[in-house]
Amino acid sequence: MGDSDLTGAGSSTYANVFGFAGLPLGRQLDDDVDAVVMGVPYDLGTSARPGARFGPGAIRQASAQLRWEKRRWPWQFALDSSINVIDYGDLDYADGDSADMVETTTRHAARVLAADKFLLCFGGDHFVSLPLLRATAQVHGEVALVHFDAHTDTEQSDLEFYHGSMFHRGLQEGLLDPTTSIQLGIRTEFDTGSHELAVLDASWVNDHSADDAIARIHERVGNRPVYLSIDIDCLDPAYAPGTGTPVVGGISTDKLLQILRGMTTHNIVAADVMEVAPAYDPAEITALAAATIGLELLYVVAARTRS
Ligand SMILES: [Mn+2]
Repeated sequence: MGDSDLTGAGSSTYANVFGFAGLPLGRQLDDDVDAVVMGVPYDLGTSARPGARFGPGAIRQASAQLRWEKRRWPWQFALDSSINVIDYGDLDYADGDSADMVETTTRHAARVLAADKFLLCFGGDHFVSLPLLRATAQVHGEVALVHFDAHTDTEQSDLEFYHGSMFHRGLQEGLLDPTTSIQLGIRTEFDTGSHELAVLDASWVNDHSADDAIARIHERVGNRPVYLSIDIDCLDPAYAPGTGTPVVGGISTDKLLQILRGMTTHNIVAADVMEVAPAYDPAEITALAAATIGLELLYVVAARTRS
């Protein structure tokens, strides 16, 4: 590493400052940029344990563990040989001002998507998905939602900034196509009459193979543009204790990664990984899971670009 390089352009897992997985930091949406990673450090929509505002920072720190592998196992190509990715940094909003977060997130996400870049966002609590979906619908129209979570987040609530109702609101606002959307890993109560989204609950996902789940997603989504939303609490607390509303009986990190690796033929236009709350995360278990999921999502998008 050169004496003047402060971004740790080598593969150090601890020296200097660096973007997600060592990606360059910046907000220039040049033509050769294919994908953008962004953090939204917001947790005022949380119902239980707060702290997801520190998620993006913890995920970046944990992602240092993933820098040394030039070609992430089991992929057969190096990410940087296929796509160029930048880390946009975290969005900044006025303290305590949820409306400002919504406006800021919608504006920056729409800027990235309108420039025809894939957007990967790290939360923050799951409410942040609503402004992200608004931006996605502005650019791509109604999308299919593929959603991994312990909760459906379709509560019919009037709360304006709440992490348990944003997909209900997304349906109300016409951002999602319910007939092509699917939720996986669900293991809390929900009103089956409140929405038309398909649900594969956690027991189903645990009792079936990843290939079975992939087949169901293919059937449901078809060719529609996909918004992929991953609440880290889709994982069992054994794999992701550091989150606001953990629920036992979840899926494993391995199962989730296997399912995601089967999505290389889908037109995933944007994705998020939400609800990492580092204060409850011993040994960076959850942050490392989120970082790995995020990195593999970039491979999924790269694999589609290559084919
Ligand atoms: Mn959840």
